[in-house]
Amino acid sequence: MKLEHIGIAVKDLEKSNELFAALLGKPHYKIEEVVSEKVKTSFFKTGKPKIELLEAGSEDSAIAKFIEKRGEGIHHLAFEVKDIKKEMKRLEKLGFRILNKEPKKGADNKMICFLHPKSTNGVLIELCQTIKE
Ligand code: CMX
Repeated sequence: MKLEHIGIAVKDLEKSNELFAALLGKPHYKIEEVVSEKVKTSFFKTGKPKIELLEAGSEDSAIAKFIEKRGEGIHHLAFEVKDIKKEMKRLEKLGFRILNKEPKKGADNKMICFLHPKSTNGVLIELCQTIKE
């Protein structure tokens, strides 16, 4: 597994885009809304891995809940895998809590799934596999 991106939960994507552009010395390269996940995201290239900013798309979104409970900050680590279904089966057998039965469509052309932070030392883990065109 390779670290693909670090997700950061933010309250205001527009303001955070400006802040991270100033920090990194370059603007985000894409903004994408993932309606099914109730999030609006933006991505920054930082070599490898990338930075993903995530703003809640609605009040009941996982990002809104996270910020309410814990404030803005690092939300998840995403690892790129070659075969997401195989990895999900492997990790489930090892006792990790996989949050979705099937991979789902995430931002930035990926199929994704999440592991519950309670089974991974308090860190939300995303597995992602690039969708081949
Ligand atoms: N990192 C670490 N801990 C987290 C967390 C996170 N990102 N999100 C929630 N938690 C913790 C909470 O603090 C809480 O801990 P305590 O019980 O000790 O207080 C516990 O997990 C349960 O949290 P909750 O607020 O009750 O939330 P839920 O159980 O309803 O949901 C989770 C938690 C992780 C299952 C849910 O947020 C989820 O499914 N996340 C994955 C989906 C997601 O984040 N989508 C957005 C990204 C989309 C993309 O990248 O494309």
